[in-house]
Amino acid sequence: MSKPRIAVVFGSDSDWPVMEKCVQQLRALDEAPHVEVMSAHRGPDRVREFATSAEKDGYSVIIAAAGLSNALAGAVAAHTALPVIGVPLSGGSLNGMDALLSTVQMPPGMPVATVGIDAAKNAALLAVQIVARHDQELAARFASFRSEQSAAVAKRNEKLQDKLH
Ligand code: RP5
Repeated sequence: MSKPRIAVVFGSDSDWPVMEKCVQQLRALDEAPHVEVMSAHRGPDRVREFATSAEKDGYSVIIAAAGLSNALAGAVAAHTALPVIGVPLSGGSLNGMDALLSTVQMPPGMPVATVGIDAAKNAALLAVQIVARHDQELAARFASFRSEQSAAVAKRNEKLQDKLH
């Protein structure tokens, strides 16, 4: 089996119900990711170790997700030159707004490509789009996904038009 090119890390096993959708989307496009729980605040040493060796370990993109006032995506980005996609997760009294702001509002010079709150599927697709720049087969699978998605929208419209007329 080939080495994973995408790593999906998140702050707690309690994040799995959302992040499972990211892993499912990657697998649906035949991309088997590395998946790991790690926490910037509760276990910073593992985050540094992981991010520092991520490039050498063969990853091309890292998806980092966490909830509350988290620092995971930024902490990963600080230790690697690889692109980092941040997924702010909902939960807690601010329902994800805290995670959104702490993930998206990175200081100049340290970008994290932040997707929407709980947008695990979009994170997977964005990672695939990045990796697919250097993999024609993956690019073709992504193109099929897009065509199927468009066909599904057309079908929904057809159903609605049937109802209306
Ligand atoms: C964040 O704190 C995690 O990513 C999770 O979303 C949140 C709560 O974690 P647990 O207390 O459920 O482990 O760092």
